[in-house]
Amino acid sequence: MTTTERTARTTDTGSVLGRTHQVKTPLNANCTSDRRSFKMLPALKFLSGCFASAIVTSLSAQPINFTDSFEATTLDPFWSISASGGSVIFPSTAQAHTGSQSVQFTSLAGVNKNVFLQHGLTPSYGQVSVWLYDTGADEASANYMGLFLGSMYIQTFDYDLGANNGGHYYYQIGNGASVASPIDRTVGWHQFSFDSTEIALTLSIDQTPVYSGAGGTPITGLQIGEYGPAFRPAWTSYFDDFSATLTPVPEPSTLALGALGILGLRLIRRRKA
Ligand SMILES: [Ca+2]
Repeated sequence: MTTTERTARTTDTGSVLGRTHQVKTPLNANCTSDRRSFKMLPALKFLSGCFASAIVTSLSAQPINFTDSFEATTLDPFWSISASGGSVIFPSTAQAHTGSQSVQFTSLAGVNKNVFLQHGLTPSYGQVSVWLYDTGADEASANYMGLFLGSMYIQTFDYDLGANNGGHYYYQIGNGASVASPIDRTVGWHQFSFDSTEIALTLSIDQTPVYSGAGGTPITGLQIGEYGPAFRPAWTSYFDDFSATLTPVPEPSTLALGALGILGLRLIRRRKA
């Protein structure tokens, strides 16, 4: 990927994927009626109750369990469209992995192209997968197509000039290098999958693991689509059967508050004993 191409992509999408929807924890919920607590160790007991409530609320704040077979008449509101130099067409019946519909991405010639569906989220662990109909295999000039999770991705290059030259599917984790997977590109449906936890990370293509390593790389955004620089041609790709099962990573500040709450409860019990 050239610098120009990276810029074309990050200009339009970096800010979106960098965005997080922070839900303020209702620290005051259930914390206003316990007047008795002020008789003994007032502040400590009051706060410990609030913090215990806060950590439970935060840990279960925004789990995502979402699938989309793109069979509806309108696009699911889970998605937002981010498109310049092209458009998202839905529904599309030109290709389908299951059912009779998919979502289609079509870019224009002569302009930078960034055509995506996306969903912002707080850093999370879990599983994400999607099927791509790779229209660019064995083509000398096309567009990038892929599944982008903010902190990592699996994608095609915008050309396929054979093995070790855009002919395989590529992935990147964190700020690491773009790595060629052993999976050869072919025209047709291919599944890109991520399984990211605190302790392990696995990337798979067509159910074949292409990377297994240490965890600790939260998913920070959900994005599918195609992009490319102005000199690449107008292009069309299709995605189907998206799935995401995610749990937000507890924020360090929340963990600290929770620890304070537990400490407070222990102090209260010790004093009561
Ligand atoms: Ca479908």
